[in-house]
Amino acid sequence: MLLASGRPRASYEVLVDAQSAAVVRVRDRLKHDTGKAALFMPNPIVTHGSRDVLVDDDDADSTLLTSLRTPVTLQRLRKGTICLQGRFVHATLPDGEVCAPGADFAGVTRADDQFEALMAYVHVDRTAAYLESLGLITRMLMRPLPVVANGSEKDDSDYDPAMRLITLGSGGVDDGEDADTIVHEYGHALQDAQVPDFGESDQGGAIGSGFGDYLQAATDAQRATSATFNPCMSEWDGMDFSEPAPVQCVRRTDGDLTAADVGPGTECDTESHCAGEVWSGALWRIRALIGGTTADRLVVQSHFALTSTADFVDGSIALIVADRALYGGVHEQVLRDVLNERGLLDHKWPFMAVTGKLPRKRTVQRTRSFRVTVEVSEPGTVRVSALLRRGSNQRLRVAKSRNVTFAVAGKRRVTFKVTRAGLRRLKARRRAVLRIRARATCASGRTFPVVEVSRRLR
Ligand SMILES: [Ca+2]
Ligand SMILES: [Ca+2]
Ligand SMILES: [Ca+2]
Ligand SMILES: [Ca+2]
Ligand SMILES: [Zn+2]
Repeated sequence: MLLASGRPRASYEVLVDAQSAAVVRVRDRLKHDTGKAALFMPNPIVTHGSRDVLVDDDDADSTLLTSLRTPVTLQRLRKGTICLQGRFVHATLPDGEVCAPGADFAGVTRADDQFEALMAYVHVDRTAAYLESLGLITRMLMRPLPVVANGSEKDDSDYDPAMRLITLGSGGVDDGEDADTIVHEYGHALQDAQVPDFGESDQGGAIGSGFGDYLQAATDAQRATSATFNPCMSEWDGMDFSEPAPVQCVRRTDGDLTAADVGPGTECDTESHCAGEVWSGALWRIRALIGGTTADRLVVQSHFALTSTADFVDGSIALIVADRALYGGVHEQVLRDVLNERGLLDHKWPFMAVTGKLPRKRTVQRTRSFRVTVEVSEPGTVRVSALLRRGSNQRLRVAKSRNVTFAVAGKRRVTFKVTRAGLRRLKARRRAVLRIRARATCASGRTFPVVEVSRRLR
């Protein structure tokens, strides 16, 4: 099946399983330009196989570091460009575009600031292309993500949800010399595109960071298997040259921390990256048990069911719900075992989920109705409303709210008919988020956390 798309500009070839209607593969057949570079894949320590004799030397070139680059093709560059502007990412330096005749950057080495911009381009692009091959990315990032390499002198990088921009620091080893650091930040960007304002709770912050750590490890694992380096994040960017230890990791994904080990009063206290090791540890274990691409798709898909205030229990439930939606629940026992073991899911916890595809921002003006699925683990009544959120406090209804009664636990479809006023509001969709929100009163008297599914429309 061939699908043309205006935004992002692409011509998709979608291979669909005729029996299950599952998407097997998505490829973009639109012609893009390519370029050349030689980069760290993912960083010089992994390619070298150890940290022996490697030094930062204040960003100087060395014969060894230059030889640890791998030739790569810059894919999906915008047609006709000689700069780092592509379908998924737009990489720059603080003083502007990074360009070369014929987009041939093969001679650029690590001492040149352009190197980090090239790294940002290639590693974001490859991760995005991988997620696209799983049928996921087209629902998330509709425009190239801006990344500023060496954008600060801090030994730290960040994703700014207000600007939707990644900034890579140049302190210590340049952060942009390590794909693990770049892909971790890309994880924040993806999740922010899936769940607007994600991470309002401490545990939500930990899920966000844990996902970024998982994504960088999974990206490395798709390239090569290494029990030493894949679960070890940013061994090059995080290298402490005063320590003799063989390889140091900024964080690991193969630990067995539980929810009780993190949070206020523990060693991590409220630091989300530290607490994130609980989440990444669980995801990494799940990946080992159910398989790489199966888990990667499951994990990313699960975010669509989260709300901005989600905590560990919500995140765990979202994984189970995504498994039911994608794989008919075949991994549910594995998921429950791992999540229970780490204190992330109380198996007696009542749960409610809302899943469904909300209209895209391009089609929202023509939308007359849309559907979601509500699922609860106990009988009760669920009130479902469709709201448009603008700014921080404006909530406008776009369809009549519905009460759905569950006599037994299970799933129900809810169809919303957009009202006249709702359509007007959707048309004026600037800076708005469409949210379907469900609130339940269950027969046993216990309360469910409010759940939502949302899409940013601006
Ligand atoms: Ca450098
Ligand atoms: Ca530096
Ligand atoms: Ca650094
Ligand atoms: Ca690593
Ligand atoms: Zn982070």
